[in-house]
Amino acid sequence: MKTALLILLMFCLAEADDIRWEFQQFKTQLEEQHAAKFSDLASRLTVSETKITEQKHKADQLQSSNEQFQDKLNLLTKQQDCLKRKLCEQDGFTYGDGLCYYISTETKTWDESRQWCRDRHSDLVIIKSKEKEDLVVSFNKPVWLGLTDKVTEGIFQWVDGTPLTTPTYWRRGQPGFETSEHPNTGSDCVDYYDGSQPGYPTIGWSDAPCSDTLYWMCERSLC
Ligand SMILES: [Ca+2]
Repeated sequence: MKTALLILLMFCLAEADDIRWEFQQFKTQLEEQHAAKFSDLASRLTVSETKITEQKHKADQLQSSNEQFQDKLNLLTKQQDCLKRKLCEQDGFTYGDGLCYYISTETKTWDESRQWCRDRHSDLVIIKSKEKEDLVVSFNKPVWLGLTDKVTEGIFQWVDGTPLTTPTYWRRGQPGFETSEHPNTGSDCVDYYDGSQPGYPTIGWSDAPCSDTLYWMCERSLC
């Protein structure tokens, strides 16, 4: 009986050793697998960090180049504006809104005014936008415009040969056309009126006899 128990005990101890050995093997295997995975992840992380650093460096270089380019562009724009102003101011014109302008200090008829402009490689001012109208208004001075219906009564044309289209900035009641009841009004040239005469405060365009003498405004393209 005792012998049988001893044999059974020895058998159990041997089984326990096997189980312990298998557990140890399993544990070692798991540790090796985890170590390999960790090493792989660490390696990939290092590669990613390197790429991020490289991209950040490139982004910094681009930012720096962009700032240098913007500085150069600003400098060139300033130089260009300066040259445009000097080019305009050579014969008393003023630079603004991409064009050279001149506002007279004396008065002439519409044709004389236009000739004065043309003698200086310019022409009477043309208004085809609210911005241009606002520019003319900003000088607060009545001036001849480059608009006339001398060729065909009632058909207004700009001095560049283009027809009058919208927007227009006529004063109320303007323009006045020749009719059978009111022939020969002779109002074929257009001026900007600044509302300076007592009793007539409304600013805007008026047609007037071309022989009237008014201030005038020339413009000249820089191109
Ligand atoms: Ca007319």
